[in-house]
Amino acid sequence: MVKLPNPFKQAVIPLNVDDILDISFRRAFRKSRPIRSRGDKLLIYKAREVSRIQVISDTITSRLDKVVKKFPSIERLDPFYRELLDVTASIDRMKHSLGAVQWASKLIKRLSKIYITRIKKVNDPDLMIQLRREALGRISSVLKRVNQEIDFLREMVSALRNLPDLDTGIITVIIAGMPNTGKSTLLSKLTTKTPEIAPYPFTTRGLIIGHGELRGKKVQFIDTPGLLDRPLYKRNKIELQAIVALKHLKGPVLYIFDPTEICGYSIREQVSLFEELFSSLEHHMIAIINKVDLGEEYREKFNKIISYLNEKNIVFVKISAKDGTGLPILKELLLDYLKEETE
Ligand SMILES: Nc1nc2c(ncn2[C@@H]2O[C@H](COP(=O)(O)OP(=O)(O)OP(=O)(O)O)[C@@H](O)[C@H]2O)c(=O)[nH]1
Ligand SMILES: [Mg+2]
Repeated sequence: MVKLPNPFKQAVIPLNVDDILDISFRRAFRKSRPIRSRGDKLLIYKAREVSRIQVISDTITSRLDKVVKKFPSIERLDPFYRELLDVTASIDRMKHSLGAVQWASKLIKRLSKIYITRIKKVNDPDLMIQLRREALGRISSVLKRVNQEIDFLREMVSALRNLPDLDTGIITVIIAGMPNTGKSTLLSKLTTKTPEIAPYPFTTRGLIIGHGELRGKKVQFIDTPGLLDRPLYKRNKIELQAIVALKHLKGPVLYIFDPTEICGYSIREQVSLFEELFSSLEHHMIAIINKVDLGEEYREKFNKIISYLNEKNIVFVKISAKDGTGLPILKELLLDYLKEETE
């Protein structure tokens, strides 16, 4: 079973209103069959005008219907993606826009039916043309009335389709920590394939997703540069919501400390971000003390972090993401976590 984790992948990006009109008018006026001399000319004129309305209405409404139908059911969305939808587009606004498109489609179908019936009843070719023009004018103006909604959908559906493919059903280990503490280095050590980078709402650098395995069980690792690497008070409401979406991912958070402060952030700053995340995320947190290969040189600083974590009774592992020291112990800790989760 190959299921695309991002439920918006199959959503359809609508064309803009001008292009929809352009395509459908072209299609309707492309092949007007020559009027043969034999047969009832009136019937042929009639058929031609009816078909023009029909083709335009069908072309427009099938496109609009596809946009609505291919958008995943908002009610049944996985909570993670539902939250991301809300951060990206606002669920209410999205529902409103999809509703408007559906409304336009219905009205266009109704108008075309009404005008086709009227054309069928008249016997004057000029009147047929006049009715057809009127029909197409009204159909166009209905479509133009949802112009804004269609533009909104165009922008949002493309953004949603680009969201990261995260399998919300498997364990996801989130790697957090201030810039340059070693998040990417650690991710590369815990994963097999080259990580994927996907845009994530309101981050400049996207989400980095790596795939790994722990004793035969699939695990995703995500690195969140620009998201979990600076104090929360510096963020706006929407960025905070993007962080909140992470709570729907099942798995622990690894918080990386760089006691050497080579990363450019003091131990105090690193501790303060850790405490903030600790109190705002609901995840199980594992503290990682990175760069132990430099432990001798920075012994005092390492001790400072160790006593802090001991005092707070926080589980920690000392590693070197660079040379691999401590990684087996870290994996054991993750396995313990997995075991607890499945028991
Ligand atoms: N000595 C030593 N250096 C390390 C270790 N882990 C990472 N580094 C170095 O620290 C620097 C930053 O590492 P990254 O893995 O890029 O850090 P990051 O947290 O992903 O940084 P951002 O993506 O900017 O947030 C790099 O020069 C790494 O080589 C380690 O265990 N020991
Ligand atoms: Mg990085």
